[in-house]
Amino acid sequence: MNAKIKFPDQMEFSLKLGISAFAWTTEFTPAHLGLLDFAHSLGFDGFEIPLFDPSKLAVNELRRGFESSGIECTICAILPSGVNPISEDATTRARSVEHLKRTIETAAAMGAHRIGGPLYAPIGYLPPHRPTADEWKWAVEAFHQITASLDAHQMTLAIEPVNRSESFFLRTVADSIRLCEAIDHPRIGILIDTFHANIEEKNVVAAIESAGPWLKHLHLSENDRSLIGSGHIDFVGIIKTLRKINYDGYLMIEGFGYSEDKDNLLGTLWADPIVSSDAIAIEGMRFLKSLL
Ligand code: LER
Ligand code: MN
Repeated sequence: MNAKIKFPDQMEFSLKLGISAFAWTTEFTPAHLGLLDFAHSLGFDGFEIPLFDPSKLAVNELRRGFESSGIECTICAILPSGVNPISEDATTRARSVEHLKRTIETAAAMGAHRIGGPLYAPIGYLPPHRPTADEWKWAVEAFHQITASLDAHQMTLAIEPVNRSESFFLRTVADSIRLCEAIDHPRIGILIDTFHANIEEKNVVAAIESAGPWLKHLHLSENDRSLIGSGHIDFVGIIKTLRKINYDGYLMIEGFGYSEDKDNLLGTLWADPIVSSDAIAIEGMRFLKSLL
């Protein structure tokens, strides 16, 4: 729907609206391709799919599905176990850089131009120390080593800080800005997820404003990961702030709906049983339209 929003005193600014596959599944396969037409018919411009192990994605079939639906593919990349750019082990770090390059190539083969996710370490990697100077240096080195690949594939990479139960390494927007400044590459910026920011930031709206031009992608997620607009995240304030910083990327709904589908592990575990997967998209779009 590519929402064009006119503010009385300002020029138009445009945002793209997207929905993440996480509402339905953590493992997007050709069996889920029907969701693309469903999302498109609701007015979404983009559909985000999870990417863990590039060799397990049915790239050709999925790409054809995206092409025929007309909806844009974006990628949420999460590092599988055994991959860790900030590992103490140099062999693991080297393998992790190769993994990141394969992730970029696979995203490009899907026709995507945006990858977001906590690509500095696997979710749940929680060693009993604060981030060290070595880990910081290894993260910067890993991202430096993939910039040529990002350029070659015209890919934007948005690094996602996540809350303390998922990572010890990058939790806040302020630290993410520091990391992006150290990497210093125009294709690398920040993905802010309002669910994580609500846990780690003193003020979510101020944190978004502080990201300014580093902000490359946004996960709109309610404080309990369910229907956006049903909890206490200040989405009105967020939209106003996005306008202020001239953000022109995606408003990507990342919610987890309940289903009995065995591939929807997180939805089954976390979601409120009365919130269906489809409702995350249908009610999410209704809420976005009311906001915009
Ligand atoms: C995980 O908590 C998350 O927010 C996803 O975007 C994947 O990192
Ligand atoms: Mn997220």
